[in-house]
Amino acid sequence: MSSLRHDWSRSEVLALLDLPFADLLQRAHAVHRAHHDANAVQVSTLLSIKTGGCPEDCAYCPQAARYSTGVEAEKLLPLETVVERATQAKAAGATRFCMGAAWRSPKDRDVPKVAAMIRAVRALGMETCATLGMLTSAQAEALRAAGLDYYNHNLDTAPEFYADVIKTRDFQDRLDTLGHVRKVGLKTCCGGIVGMGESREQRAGLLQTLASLPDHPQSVPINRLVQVEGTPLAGTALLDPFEFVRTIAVARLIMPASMVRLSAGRAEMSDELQALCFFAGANSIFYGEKLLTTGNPDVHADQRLFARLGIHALEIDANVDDASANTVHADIIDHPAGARADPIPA
Ligand code: SAM
Ligand code: DTB
Ligand code: SF4
Repeated sequence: MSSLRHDWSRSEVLALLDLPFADLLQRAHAVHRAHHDANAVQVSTLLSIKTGGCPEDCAYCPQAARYSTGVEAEKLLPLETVVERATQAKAAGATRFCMGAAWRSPKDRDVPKVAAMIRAVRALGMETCATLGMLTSAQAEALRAAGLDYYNHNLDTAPEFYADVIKTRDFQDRLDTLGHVRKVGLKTCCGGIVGMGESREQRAGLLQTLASLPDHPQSVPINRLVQVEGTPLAGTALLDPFEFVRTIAVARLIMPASMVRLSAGRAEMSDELQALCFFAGANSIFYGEKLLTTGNPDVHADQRLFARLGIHALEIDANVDDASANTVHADIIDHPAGARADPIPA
């Protein structure tokens, strides 16, 4: 859509992050309302289909084999287990099911197995997302042909901070995979992690890079570092919660049509902080007791929070094709504010 900008400069993005808090929130919320139903939140459930033992050295990650975090390496889950977990997630109210694997990149022999999972989850009537590491074009195409809707591949941090956090691949590798994924027509879920000791300017760098991609990612997960004992980033100074809200607000301002996900880190956030994030423009969450290996708020807590805030869950709508449509077509089930507690979208 022509009104979406892809030419934000670093200094413009930094100037937004620097705004007085009330001015920033007011602007972000106005943009949020112009593009989305401000009381609707999309819910995705995550499942780790292949846990631990990863050869990469991402300094934040409990699944890297080289760090002693207590996460044991497991084999790829059987198809039946994945279907069972997706069925439960759907019954609890999730509309998207995201399958994550602790791989640098999938082996070709893994792809048909993951494709079978994607077909089965799709057959349940859920949107599908996968995050499997770096992909070739052929692998991306095989996943798309199986019915994959989204591929998650995060840029994670600013280009100039990347090597401080990850040394086993580089920033360009991430951009290359995102290119392969876009080329075959998959929607992208791409964001990053804040609270890793980066500067505000580096947060601006991450956001600016995301908004400069050829298409704004349809989903933009903003993760707050979950500090896991044994990883190099455990013990990092905690990010000011208002700085986290600012990051969400600027993501909303510069990628107005995208779904901005309040992602990892919610288990350590107060309800009030999450409410501020929703006001600032977050309109998607991970829902279910676990992320991949770490905790997430329990579903009843999220149901209560939604009810207290008058938030309803966004239903899948076949007409919602991508964020570039720049319009909300989604069928929002209308519930009186505060009336619902169970299950989330019902
Ligand atoms: N191995 C694949 C990859 O790295 O792309 C997919 C799985 S990986 C766990 C997916 C994403 O989880 C990472 O890109 C990172 O953004 C996020 N993540 C991992 N550990 C995290 C942590 N401790 N806190 C916040 N986000 C984390
Ligand atoms: C994303 O941006 N965050 C999710 C999902 N995409 C795959 C993963 C968060 C992982 C948090 C650490 C863990 O549970 O292992
Ligand atoms: Fe492996 Fe992904 Fe964790 Fe990095 S973030 S160590 S690639 S599972």
